[in-house]
Amino acid sequence: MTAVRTPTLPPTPDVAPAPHRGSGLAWWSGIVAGLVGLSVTELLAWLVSPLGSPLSAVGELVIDIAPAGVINFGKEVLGFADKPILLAVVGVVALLVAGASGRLEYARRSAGLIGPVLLTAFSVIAIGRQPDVTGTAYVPVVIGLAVAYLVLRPLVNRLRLWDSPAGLDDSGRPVGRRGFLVLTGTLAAGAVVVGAASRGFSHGKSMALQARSKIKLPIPQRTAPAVPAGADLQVPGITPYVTANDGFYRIDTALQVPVVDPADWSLTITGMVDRPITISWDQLLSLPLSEFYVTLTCVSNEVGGNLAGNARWLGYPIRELLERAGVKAGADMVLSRSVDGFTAGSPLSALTDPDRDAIVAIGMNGQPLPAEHGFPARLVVPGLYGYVSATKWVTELKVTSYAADHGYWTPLGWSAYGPIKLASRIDTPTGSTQAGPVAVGGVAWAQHTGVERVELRIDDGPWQRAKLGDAVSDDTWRQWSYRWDADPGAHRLTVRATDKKGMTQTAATAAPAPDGATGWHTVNVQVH
Ligand SMILES: Nc1nc2c(c(=O)[nH]1)N[C@H]1C(S)=C(S)[C@@H](COP(=O)(O)O)O[C@H]1N2
Ligand SMILES: [Mo]
Repeated sequence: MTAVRTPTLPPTPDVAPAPHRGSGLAWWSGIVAGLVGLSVTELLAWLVSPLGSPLSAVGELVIDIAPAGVINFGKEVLGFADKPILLAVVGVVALLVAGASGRLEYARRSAGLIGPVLLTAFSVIAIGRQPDVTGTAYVPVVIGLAVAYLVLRPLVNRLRLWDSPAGLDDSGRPVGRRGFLVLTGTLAAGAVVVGAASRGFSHGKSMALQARSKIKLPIPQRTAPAVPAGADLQVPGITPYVTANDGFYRIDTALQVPVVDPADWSLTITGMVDRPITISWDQLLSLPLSEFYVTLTCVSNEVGGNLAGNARWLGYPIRELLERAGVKAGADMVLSRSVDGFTAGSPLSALTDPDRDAIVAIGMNGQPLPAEHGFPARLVVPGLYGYVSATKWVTELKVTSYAADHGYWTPLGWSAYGPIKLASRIDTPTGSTQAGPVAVGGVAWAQHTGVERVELRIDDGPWQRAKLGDAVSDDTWRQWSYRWDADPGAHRLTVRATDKKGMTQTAATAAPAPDGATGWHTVNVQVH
């Protein structure tokens, strides 16, 4: 198989011959290729990473480096239109660079690469300056600008043919101006539609994430107690007492993480109340906030599983909001609702209990909530599984009753009530280890009751008391450790905890559904 090339067709020259009839159209080709590249970039930014839009990132860069006078001019003279105008300017400059690349490519083959390369470099710098950026944020611009050049090159090749004496295309037909304009016009129009639609979808997200990165959390009126030094038992491989935000487990029913702009967010208390109230983001931030360490746990956690995490949450007590609204008699449940449609039904008594720090949280370990963990606001209720309490992206608290309402998971086979069950887990060792002294360790939790004791059993031996780490409060888990003198051979380690009410974990195994797993966590260890 050989490519059909008519003998009359001269090879396309590297340098465009006089009379450069195509030079104006070379600019146009560059702009068309630029539009296609931009639209691919915006499409990928929408699909892959909202921080990956170079338009937004470069816009932010310009705002950051422009002199204050220019910024104020933008704000005062252009008013609310300053952002769109700024983005339009960035877009026009990018298209001018793209057009110039077309002209360069026409003058000398491959010279048009300079534009995409420059734009990519500049975009990568701008994208990289954004807080919380990850590697995927660079993917859209790199692919988009590669596509731009892949479109530019054949377009300009066509123009060259046109300038050549024969003026024929690959199939031997005359290269027509009309055909070229129809092709490029269609490409440009398609790119504008795809780009604008993608931007429409992703714009809100990138704005919200940028708003998040600018938030300065208020200083808590009441800070959480310092983590005692004894909370960390210094066992290699043990779960840290505080879970980092990016290592925190995640449970979402939504396919895409909702990204909510705090400017568009509010929380409404409605239902069986005397006075429905709505509070805005700014109002919430102006309230006296407090910080609490609370260990969240998912009802789906299997025995020994890791669907639990401990963080320092900054927020405002739900009971204060309920008090302001005035709860009517007969209510026994609060149905919290998220922007994504998820709902959780929590016992009213748990939310109004003055001794339980049930909060509307806006901060997680000193940062605004990550988008994945409910930005801008979520609920945190000590002692209840997440599915009946920890609503992320929360916008409504409906005071109601268990008789009248139910949360998202209840009709799907999960209990209407979800107090967290006492649990303990062996983190280390796993698999195999050396004979001699071995540091065994893990965590145990009994949120809102507190862990009193953890015991470890080697094979079928007696229960041995483990050392317990300190905790900030009974609302968090505790580390435990045990020094085991391990003999060579196969061994089985089993752990169990007892809570501060004197209840010991049952050996009876239960699956997570409908209201949480039970049973003792066991690991098999090979000692050499
Ligand atoms: N909007 C919304 N909130 C939600 C969920 C959800 O799917 N959607 N999952 C819940 C469940 S089942 C748990 S265990 C916790 C998990 O919180 P995390 O993802 O921050 O760890 O959030 C709860 N809040
Ligand atoms: Mo969960």
